[in-house]
Amino acid sequence: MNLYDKKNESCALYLITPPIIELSEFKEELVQALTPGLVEVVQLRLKGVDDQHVIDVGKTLRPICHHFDTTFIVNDRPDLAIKIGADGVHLGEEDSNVKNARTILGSSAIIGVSCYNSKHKAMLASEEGANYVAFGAFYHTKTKIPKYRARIDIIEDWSYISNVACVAIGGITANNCSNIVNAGADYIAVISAIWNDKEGPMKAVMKFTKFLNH
Ligand code: TZP
Ligand code: MG
Repeated sequence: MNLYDKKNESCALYLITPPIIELSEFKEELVQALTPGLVEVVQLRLKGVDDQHVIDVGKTLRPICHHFDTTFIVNDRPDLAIKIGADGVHLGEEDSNVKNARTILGSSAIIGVSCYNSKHKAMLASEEGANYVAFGAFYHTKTKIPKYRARIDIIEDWSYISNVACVAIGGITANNCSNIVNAGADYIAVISAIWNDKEGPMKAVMKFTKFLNH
């Protein structure tokens, strides 16, 4: 994750894992998704499972991501991120704060913060030392019932006022991503567009190719 080289007019994929992971099959699916080289970040997002499952999955996926030079981030839990040896953590408003996560994970960790539809939250997160902020949900999504909806102009505004990288999330597909990319998003976060594509994760990722450089 090249967080200090944003504003380089390019956008990368930020791939979030599917809600349920059957490791024996998923390892190969992840390899397929990473092979085209368009995914710069993978976030492990598992809800409602025990910690040991997250740790086991995380320890299996981390080396696969690193083999492809992809940053590996754990959702919600800095305490699990450190056990897994992940590169960082993604925090929502119900999770730990940046300061606490930084204490656990250290100065070189990547800490991202969900800011929903709020530039104010993003400013605060940046001041606290977040490495990226995430805005959304931009479109209808079946993956999560989002509490907030964001408008694309928040990305334009953020790109104008801040050098901190921004991630856009929520219902993003290859068919609707171009406005978001053109608005200046540094990363587009995707779940169902990749894992629910009947043509498989490699083709699903490749459908984004022509939109990622602007
Ligand atoms: N946060 C806001 S929307 C969302 C999350 C985790 C789900 C995004 O999933 P999809 O399938 O890419 O819409
Ligand atoms: Mg969370």
